[in-house]
Amino acid sequence: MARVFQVPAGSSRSGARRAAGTPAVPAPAPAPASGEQKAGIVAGYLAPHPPHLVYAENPPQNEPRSTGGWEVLRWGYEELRRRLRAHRPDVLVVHAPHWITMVGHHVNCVPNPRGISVEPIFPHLFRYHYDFRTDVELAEAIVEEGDRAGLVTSALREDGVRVDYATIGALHLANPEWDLPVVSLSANNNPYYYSDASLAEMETLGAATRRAIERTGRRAVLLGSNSLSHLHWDTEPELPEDMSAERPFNHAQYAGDMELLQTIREGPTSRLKDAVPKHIEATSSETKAGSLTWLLAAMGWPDIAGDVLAYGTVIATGNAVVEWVP
Ligand code: 2X7
Ligand code: FE2
Repeated sequence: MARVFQVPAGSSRSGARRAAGTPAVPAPAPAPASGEQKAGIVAGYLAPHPPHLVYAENPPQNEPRSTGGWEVLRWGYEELRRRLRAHRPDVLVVHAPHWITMVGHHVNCVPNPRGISVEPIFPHLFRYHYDFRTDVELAEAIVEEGDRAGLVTSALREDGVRVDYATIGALHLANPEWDLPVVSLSANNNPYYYSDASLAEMETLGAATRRAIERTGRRAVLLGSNSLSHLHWDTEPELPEDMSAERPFNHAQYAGDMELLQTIREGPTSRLKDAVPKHIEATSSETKAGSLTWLLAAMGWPDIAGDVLAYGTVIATGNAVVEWVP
């Protein structure tokens, strides 16, 4: 087993595995135009972002090369992509836990973010060249609605600020063509500082997001990018995609994930108001960062069940791909 946190520079696990060629530059995104189709939130997805899933797909934008791995989760994402297309969205709105902001909730308002996104713990798996379009009008509307609701919000306007790997990972897995405009929201870090911090602000941010989508007349698909149980190994196999080493961290972590997924599958979503904090307590779930609560609050906690498209572990963390169509 190799140490996850120490990859020797220039080893076969870093620079030497770099992909040849330059990344594909996406075509300019089409201007939002819904025609006679109904505006609003047309679907929401729990869309986890472990860098391994992108690594395993070998897209041209990612430098490292793999021989595959984590297939069941990736098949779930294939189904997500089919369904997402069928919803014909104008825009993807993503909340992801690794754009961490210490003060308030930030919204990326840079029209054309581009650069290289690197996973700091797994740089041998994820060095991804991105170039995408932001729906600036919607992004600004979310900032305004958040402000109006009493949240501390901020519009990121500096070109060149590196986009985190969770935002890029979820967006790539949901739409590898990058042909839809994006709005990206940060995760405020309070829940990781204060043990009694609640997810109540995510309710407010979700409702503000919904109002902004309705006000601007967009058909939006939301991506809440969280893993579930979050204990993980601190070592990885010599070949990262060696699936004989991939399993849940322990039975309690797996059982906690299954309990949450059972509640999701039965519905209605309002049961998750209690189930999510309980799951966080039991499994150190990454939903603590608020992306799942934001997603469900934005959809108004609809009276429906979620459709679990896949579940699998990544370096022992639990990950599920789930669809809700309000
Ligand atoms: O960010 C992550 C994650 N959520 C799960 C597993 C491995 C790496 O990164
Ligand atoms: Fe993560």
